[in-house]
Amino acid sequence: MDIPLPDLDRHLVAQFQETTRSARRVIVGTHLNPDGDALGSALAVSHYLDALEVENEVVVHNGPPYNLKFLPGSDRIRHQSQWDDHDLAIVLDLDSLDRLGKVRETFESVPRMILIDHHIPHHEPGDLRIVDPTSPATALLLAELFLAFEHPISPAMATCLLTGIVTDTGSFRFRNTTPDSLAIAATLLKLGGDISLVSEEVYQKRPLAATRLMGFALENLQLSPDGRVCWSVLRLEDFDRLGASEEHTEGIVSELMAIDTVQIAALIREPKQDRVRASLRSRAGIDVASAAREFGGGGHKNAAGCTFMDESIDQVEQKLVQRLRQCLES
Ligand SMILES: [Mn+2]
Repeated sequence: MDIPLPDLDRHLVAQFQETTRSARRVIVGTHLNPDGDALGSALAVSHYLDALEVENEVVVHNGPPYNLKFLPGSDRIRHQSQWDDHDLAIVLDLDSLDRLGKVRETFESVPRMILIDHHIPHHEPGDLRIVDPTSPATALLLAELFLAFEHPISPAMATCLLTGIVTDTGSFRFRNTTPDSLAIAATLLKLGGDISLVSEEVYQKRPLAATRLMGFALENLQLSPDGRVCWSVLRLEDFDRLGASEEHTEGIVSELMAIDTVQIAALIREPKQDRVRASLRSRAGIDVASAAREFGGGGHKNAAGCTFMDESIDQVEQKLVQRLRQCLES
């Protein structure tokens, strides 16, 4: 089969191969509130370890959200480890161990750690780091890694990896879509990845509460006087009234961003008492990751997020919108 040649560092590839092959018991993890890239990557690694007959478990703070339950192997995701003698941890799609949430300590107690990620390096955890912030998805890096040492990619793995690539490139619509992402996706399709299943489950199906929440958020959106910053606020009582939860906010911020005058969009929400989260988006040339980092969050230049503890949603709204307007000036 004609496959694109990945240009990963050969030394790293060999080390990854060696470290995983000689592992006895592995814990695989990713960030809290996991998205398609996070879970697709974690499950692909779990399928890979299965093929090597290496004992492994996938341990994640929470999830999977409703639209990722279709992922092959999603039923194996645990919120707590069943073992305490792992010899290897593999963490995916995260730039700081804080992002592991409540399972962080379990991962930190493991003697060796491999990190595979595409975020802008932050705390740089891990003994073996395969990090490329120019890659559109962790799943793409992972697919390139498997292809580089010709590990057979099963249809289940291919579907997991495709999910990561499809979701992090917004179905190949975002600016981060590279020739490689399309070429590797094509390879994954040839290997049995089911892209129509991914599209249908991720984008074309949602609970009624999610649609109602989106309706409310769009109806109540706010715009800066110049029309360039758009935001919407979802309060605890809105979630309660509509029977919705955090996972139902998926896709709302992109709709805010789609308004033609808008350069920066934010969805500010309070899914739980004393916790306010914000998702930020921006058009090319405008960096919102720096603003997110200032508030203890992170992400990519045009898609980032942050969480505020013990601050009122009104305070957060005020200071965040003010900071976002500054992003337009830089
Ligand atoms: Mn990602």
